[in-house]
Amino acid sequence: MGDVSRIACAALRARIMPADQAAGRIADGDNVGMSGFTGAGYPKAVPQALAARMRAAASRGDSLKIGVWTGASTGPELDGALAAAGGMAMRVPYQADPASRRAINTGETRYVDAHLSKVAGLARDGCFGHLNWALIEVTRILEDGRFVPSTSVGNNQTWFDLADKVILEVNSWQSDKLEGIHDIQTLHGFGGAPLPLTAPCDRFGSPYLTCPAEKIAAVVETHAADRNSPFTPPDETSRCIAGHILDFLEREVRAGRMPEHLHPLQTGVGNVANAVLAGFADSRFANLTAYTEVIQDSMLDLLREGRMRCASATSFSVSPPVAAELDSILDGIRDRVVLRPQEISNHPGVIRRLGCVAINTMLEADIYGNVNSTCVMGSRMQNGIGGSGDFTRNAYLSFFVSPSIAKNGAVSCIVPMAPHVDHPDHDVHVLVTECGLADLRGLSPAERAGTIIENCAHPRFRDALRDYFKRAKARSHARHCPHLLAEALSWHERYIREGSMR
Ligand code: 0RQ
Repeated sequence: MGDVSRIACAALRARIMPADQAAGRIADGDNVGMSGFTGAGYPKAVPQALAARMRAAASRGDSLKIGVWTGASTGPELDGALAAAGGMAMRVPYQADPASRRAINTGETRYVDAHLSKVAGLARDGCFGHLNWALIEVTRILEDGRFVPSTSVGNNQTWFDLADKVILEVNSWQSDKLEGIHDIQTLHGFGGAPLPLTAPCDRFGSPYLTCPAEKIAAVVETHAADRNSPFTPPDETSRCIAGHILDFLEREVRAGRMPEHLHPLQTGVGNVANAVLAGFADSRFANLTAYTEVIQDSMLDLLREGRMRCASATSFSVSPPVAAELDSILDGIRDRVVLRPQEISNHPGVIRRLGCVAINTMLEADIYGNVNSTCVMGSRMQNGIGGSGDFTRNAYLSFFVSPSIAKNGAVSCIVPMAPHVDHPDHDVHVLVTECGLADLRGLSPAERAGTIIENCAHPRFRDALRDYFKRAKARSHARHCPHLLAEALSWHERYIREGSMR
């Protein structure tokens, strides 16, 4: 059980209770705003206790289903447990768990996929309904009742502000050295002065979260690790992708379009994004900065080595071994890292002002550069758009990266027509696969198709794509962005016929 000294406020110490008792307060139909952003800082005990209640209710033929609002994805104890118990009626704004993905794709869970920078504002406007509960993990409660946030900030302050009642999980597993690295400030409406953020690690808020004591219904002590998925070590494919990006950035510096230390970097989630950043460790680039949403393992390495000067994000999305070492890692970097609410870490105006370089991962791109990040075969939700749209649309330079093939080579990640578009061609500057890089800036659609097919498509699929483009140009009545609609759509249906996708 947790270390009682982590709860210094006497009034809140009196509200300590076991997780199942706290979970018992949540009713069928409630909306619960939870902490958590990419497997970091999510509540771990109450969701599991709630899942047990959901299973018991179902076995009695009763309903206990809730709406789950978070920062982004969480861990198996939250998304996994609630989805497996059949208790997630609604989910917003991002998930990456196999059980919740299944519930979304079977139609059991209503999923509202949203740009992460916009979630707090949409919630304040009541677009997701009424928020009954906030369920938030914190690291410590101070004597005056303020909270030291955990390994992610996400929408936590907004959930505190909007919810009728609050359950806190105080997790003594989280490093005490997190105190001081957060910068909490919420936005309200439009107008007013610009955000006072002209460099990635500028601060203008408070290190603490706050909530009126009378809202706090329960305090639950935990001692449990964040459980992000471990990263796979960079393989040949991701090393090639990183190499293409680094060569390109060197050329941009030589052309005078970027300073030696580059503009602030943003990188997406997952193994490829982690591997791309790892590539910077062996590059000539130094004095780097990041204005991003997740600090993954390889970004921590860059910070520790001093190759990265500072990083702003909303979460530490690190693998379990690195999470276990975070306490000692923080010693060397804590004054060079800021964790902010996601409406600020992903703020379009700041991203544009800082001129970020955004590097995100895609499922597929079409020959004109439209990118699908979310819906396999145009309809099956993988994770969600996350923050990729916030950064891509507003970045100075936006990359999309992916291996050229998926599903053991049965599927091409370059296709004639994307069956779902998260990032239109206008927002996609550079496409990269292990085969090569296509710089799409300043090109017409027909020029883009040529460079994408020749540089990014896997050789096995290149002829088929060339043939499609050639016939589309010849037969289409519109030469601007030529397509053969029926044939473009049957490209994906072929995967179903061949059994590489169900
Ligand atoms: O399927 O899980 O069944 O094996 O998609 O693919 O290669 O493991 O890639 O983990 O880097 O995720 C776009 C999903 C890539 C992620 C996406 C299948 C593949 C595998 C995963 P399996 P990989 P990654 C900041 C930015 C949107 C949010 C975002 C994502 C699975 O990066 O969610 O960018 N992005 N946020 O087999 C069919 C294809 C496929 C395919 C891959 N063309 N067709 N299936 N797969 N390509 C962070 C946040 O916002 C929080």
